[in-house]
Amino acid sequence: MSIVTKSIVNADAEARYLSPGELDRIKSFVTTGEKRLRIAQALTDNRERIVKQAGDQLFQKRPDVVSPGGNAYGQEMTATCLRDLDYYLRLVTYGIVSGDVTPIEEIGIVGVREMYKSLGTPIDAVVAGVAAMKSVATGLMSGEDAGEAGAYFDYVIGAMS
Ligand SMILES: CCC1=C(C)/C(=C/C2=NC(=C\c3[nH]c(/C=C4\NC(=O)[C@H](C)[C@H]4CC)c(C)c3CCC(=O)O)/C(CCC(=O)O)=C2C)NC1=O
Repeated sequence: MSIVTKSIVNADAEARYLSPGELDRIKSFVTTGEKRLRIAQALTDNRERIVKQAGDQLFQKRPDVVSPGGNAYGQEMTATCLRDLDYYLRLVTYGIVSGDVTPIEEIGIVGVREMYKSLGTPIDAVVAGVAAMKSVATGLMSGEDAGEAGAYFDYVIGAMS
C-alpha cells in the first residue's frame, strides 16, 4: 500500500481529516516522486547488465556455488540463480516507486529463509549477489540517486542477513 492509501485508510478509520504529519509524509512522497521514478527507470533499463555483472562478481567471490555440488551448479541452476537476482532487482524497483519497502517485504522477504533453507541455497551467497547488484546499479547513477537506490538494496541485504 502506498503512503497515500495507508494514510487515508488510517484517517478514515477514525473519521478524521489527514493530520499535519500525514500531509507532510505525503508531501515528501510527492516531491521525491520524479527522482524515484528516474531511479526505477534506470534500474529497469539496465536490468540485464546489472544482473549479469552482479552474477559474474558473485561467482568469482563464491566459486563454490557454481562448482560441482554447489546449489547453482550447471547451466540451468545458474540461470535460476540469476533469475532470483533479477526477481530481487524487480522488487527493489517496486519499493522505489512506492517509496516504501513493504512490497519488497511482502513479495520477497517473508518466509525467504525457510525457502532457501529447503532449497539448499546458501542465503549468504544470495545476500552477496544482492550486494553486487547494489554496487553495479549505484555505479550507474549520480550520488544522490545512488543514495536513494542503495537504501532499498540495503533493506533486502539487512532483511536476509
Ligand atoms: C519474486 C519472489 C520469488 C523469489 C525470491 C523466488 C525464489 C525462488 N528461487 C528458487 C530456486 C533457486 N534459487 C537459486 C538461487 C541461487 N543458488 C545459489 O547457490 C545462489 C547463491 C543463488 C543465486 C543468487 C537456485 C539455484 C534455485 C534452484 C534450486 C533447485 O532447483 O534445486 C525457487 C524454487 C522454485 C524455482 O526453481 O523456481 C524459488 C521459489 N521465487 C519467487 O517467486
